[in-house]
Amino acid sequence: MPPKIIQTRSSSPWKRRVGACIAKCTVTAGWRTKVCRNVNMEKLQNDYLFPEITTRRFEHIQKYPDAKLISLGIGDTTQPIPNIVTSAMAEYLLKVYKPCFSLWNVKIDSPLNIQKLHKRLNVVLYFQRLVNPYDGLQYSLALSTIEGYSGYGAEQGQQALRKAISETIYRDLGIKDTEIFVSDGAQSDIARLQMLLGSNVTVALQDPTFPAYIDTSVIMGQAGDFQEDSDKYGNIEYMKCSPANFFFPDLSTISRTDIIFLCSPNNPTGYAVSREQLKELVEFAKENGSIIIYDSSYSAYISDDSPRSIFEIPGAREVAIEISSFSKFAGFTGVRLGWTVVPEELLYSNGYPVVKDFNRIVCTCFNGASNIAQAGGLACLSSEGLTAIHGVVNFYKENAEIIAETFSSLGLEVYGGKNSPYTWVHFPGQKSWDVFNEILEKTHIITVPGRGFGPAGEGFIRVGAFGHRDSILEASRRLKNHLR
Ligand code: PGU
Repeated sequence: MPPKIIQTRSSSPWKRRVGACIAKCTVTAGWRTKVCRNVNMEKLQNDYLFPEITTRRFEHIQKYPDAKLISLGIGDTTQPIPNIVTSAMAEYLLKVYKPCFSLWNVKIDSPLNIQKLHKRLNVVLYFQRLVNPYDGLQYSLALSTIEGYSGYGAEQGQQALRKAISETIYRDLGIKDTEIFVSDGAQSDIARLQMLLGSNVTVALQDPTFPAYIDTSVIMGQAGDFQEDSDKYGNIEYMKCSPANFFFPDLSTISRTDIIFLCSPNNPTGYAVSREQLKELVEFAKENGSIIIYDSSYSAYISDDSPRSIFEIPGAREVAIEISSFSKFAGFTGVRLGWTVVPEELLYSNGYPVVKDFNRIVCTCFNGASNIAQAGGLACLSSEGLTAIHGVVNFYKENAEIIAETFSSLGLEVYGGKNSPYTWVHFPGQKSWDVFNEILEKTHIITVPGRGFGPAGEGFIRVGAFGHRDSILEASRRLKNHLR
């Protein structure tokens, strides 16, 4: 018999929704273990924002099965990955087949053809081994053959990819390949960094903020209890970012913390910090002996003079860690690849290098990114790859322009969207979940309510630009027709 779920009522409107899976107020009747629930998990107020949006999306589809839903919600890329990159990944897998394609005039367009190819190949390999047992080197990367199979790689990532990241993304910035840790994405690195920092650090973050920073802080035990009156967790410094301060915190009002999370171009406001602002932040961190965790996952969207990396700022090597991702830059949301830079000069108060501890965490808690994904990452950073990828990024930026123009034409104040795939739209005096619901009901378009990113997101919605062009144009038409 399925376990019986008992829902209890809660004061928050987000939690009150019937049918939503709210961990905190869900108790299941049945046999129980004697294990106590992690108190930090208990502190979390809501489900993670994005699955909550997905739940709403499914509910909407059930309610309006014939509606043509458009998603401008979660920042998930939709454009195909450029061929030069997918070929590199395919080549990694099929390196052994490649010479045979033309030789045998076989196309890999059906499982049957692949099977045929495999059989012929085994024959070739058999005879080749008879002739010269050591001449199989060219096939060494063939994962589908015993000869070519390879297992775990370096936990920190393939040397060639670390070198390519240091030479292309951090060209002239003096980042050594040994300071770069290739990962399965920025989100996992946020969690690994939190594990590195432990529960005793104090944390500051932007408000609004990408929710993974705050939720992982709560999960690690860095946050105090949730305060219903302020809508904030205790022990966390919320650095308000609004149009009034051009989305950069007023550092003169911010208390010292051990860690400062900063994301630029920002998710969700779409704002990229200026060089002056970033200099100010680095100085602030230096004065306070803090560590900045700088998320540059959207840096490829910068088209003005804003810094693409915190390491463009003198002195940042002593106070900053940078996390980044291939997700939004190369369409790798499903492939999974990212990296983190921990400079050698970054030291704990006892003089121990942070990079050594991060290496320890990576080796202990992660066994390296997929070698196929890394082959794709390497292709992204070739000159041909970079050209192709920038084409895709520019496509999303054109989408963002269409979205920004749409909301402006409705008389709304629009932010972001220039150096970012996200547009941050203000609906003064309204609750963002109400705006989210109204837009969904009237236009069948999914956005993200600003409140999900923190109290300062109230009254805003985030609109993503990762759709296909016809969806973006259709969304623009619907919004102009129904929100006037
Ligand atoms: N950092 C920032 C600032 C992000 O916005 C995202 C994804 C990530 C890291 C994660 O990057 P990966 O390399 O793909 O792990 N933001 C998306 C997806 C949200 C989510 O948490 O699922 C967004 O819509 O905000």
